[in-house]
Amino acid sequence: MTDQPQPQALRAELLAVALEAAQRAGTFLRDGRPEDLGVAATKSSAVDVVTEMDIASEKLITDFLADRRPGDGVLGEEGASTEGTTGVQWVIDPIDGTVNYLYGRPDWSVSIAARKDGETVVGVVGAPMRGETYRAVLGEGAYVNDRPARTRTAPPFEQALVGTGFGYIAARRAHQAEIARQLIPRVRDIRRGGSAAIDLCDVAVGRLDAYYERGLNPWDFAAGELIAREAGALTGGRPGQAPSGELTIAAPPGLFEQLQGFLDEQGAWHD
Ligand code: LIP
Repeated sequence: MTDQPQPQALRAELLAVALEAAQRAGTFLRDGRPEDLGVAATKSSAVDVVTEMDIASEKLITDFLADRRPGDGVLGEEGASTEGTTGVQWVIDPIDGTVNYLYGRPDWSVSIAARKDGETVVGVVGAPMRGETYRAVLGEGAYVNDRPARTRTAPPFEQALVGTGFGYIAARRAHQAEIARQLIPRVRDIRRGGSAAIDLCDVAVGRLDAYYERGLNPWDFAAGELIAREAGALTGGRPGQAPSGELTIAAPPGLFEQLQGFLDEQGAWHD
């Protein structure tokens, strides 16, 4: 008789924990943002910033997880990194869209994913300024608050509204801008929201037809990619590749293949 919880029971527990953690962090970030919020540190460049709230949010989340799920591993954007012993790893972006949060712009999120034996099984993205929480359990669909989330039906390529983002290193941004320059006249328009997690959830709920970006970290896309996939999107990178820092793409079938082919041809997967 195994004392291991059945997969469905475990996933339900992981979802409940992720929802509570995201809700607590989101409320803290929304209600506790200092008027004089500044930059506490920088990372890959002078514009790759960390605020005191990024650090505090990650601590709030990791303390909560340690209490509710002792023994799980954790990987967080601001340095949390523990192996764990349960086969469950939490992948956390305590503020996705940090620059938006720093500037008091609304599109930032708390992104929390749970991986079991390396596979993402639960994803939660909290967007407090939108009053929305996006969630998915592997194989059980995606939701925004309590409503099912579904992608838009794929439009013709030239009518697609495509989200993307740009990195923090100037040379990479220059190449990314060139890819965008080639794309813009071929589609309806592009949008640059500033939070990959929200962009992926916007694909899931039909507020974007597609999204792509090069240079994401695992915590940027782990939860949002599952939510988009469970809402009916295809996700990937270069042809035959999974989403990764090399390239992450999400779009409904029909549009996904066209966008993937365009991006591969244009070299969107390299600097
Ligand atoms: C951000 C991503 C966004 C990307 C930004 C940045 P952060 O994550 O969500 O899509 O374009 O450059 O990487 O740094 O706010 O957690």
